[in-house]
Amino acid sequence: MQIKLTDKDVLIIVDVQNDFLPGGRLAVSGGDQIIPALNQYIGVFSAKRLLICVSRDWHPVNHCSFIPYGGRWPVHCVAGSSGARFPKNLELPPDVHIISKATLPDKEAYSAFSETQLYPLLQAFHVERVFLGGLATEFCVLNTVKDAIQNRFTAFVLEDAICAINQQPGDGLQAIADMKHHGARFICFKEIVI
Ligand code: VGL
Ligand code: ZN
Repeated sequence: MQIKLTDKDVLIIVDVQNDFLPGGRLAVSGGDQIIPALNQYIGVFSAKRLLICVSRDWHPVNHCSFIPYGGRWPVHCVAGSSGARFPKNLELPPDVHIISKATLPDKEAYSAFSETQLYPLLQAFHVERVFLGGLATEFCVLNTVKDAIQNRFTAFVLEDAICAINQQPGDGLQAIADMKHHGARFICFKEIVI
């Protein structure tokens, strides 16, 4: 399949933050290996002056998803911390739109659409198709893709730019099947034509 980009397309990079990369507090094994592919997508979307959004997990220190507060995760992506920053080798353009999520202590939010400005932003730019990559496949990517489809966007998942935690073997593959079942299409960088 060849996919020609148009001005109704957006690139959404989900939660590529230091804490989710090797050495981080909730490291996704191999998570750093998607960065070169993401930089390629950023390159073509930038060259065509298309919208680029990046979401970030942006938790308060007492977030309910943290183990000390009864949640399932180690403390990670605390707002303003170095772990919450984007890695230096992710080549975000200066005009990238940053979407902070899961910012309230008592609410978990895996989807970048959850109580953020993402949907109105995409509406304002007349977006019809979303191209999504990032971390982690079976949590924030999965939930963002499902919400995108529910919000009537056509969703393309960047197969070469996602990575799973796989706490249980097969979690990532199951999430991919789930996204396909919901109508997401999976593409690789070589299928993009400018
Ligand atoms: C995520 C676990 C906890 C994610 C966020 O971005 O996929 N996973 N918080
Ligand atoms: Zn989180």
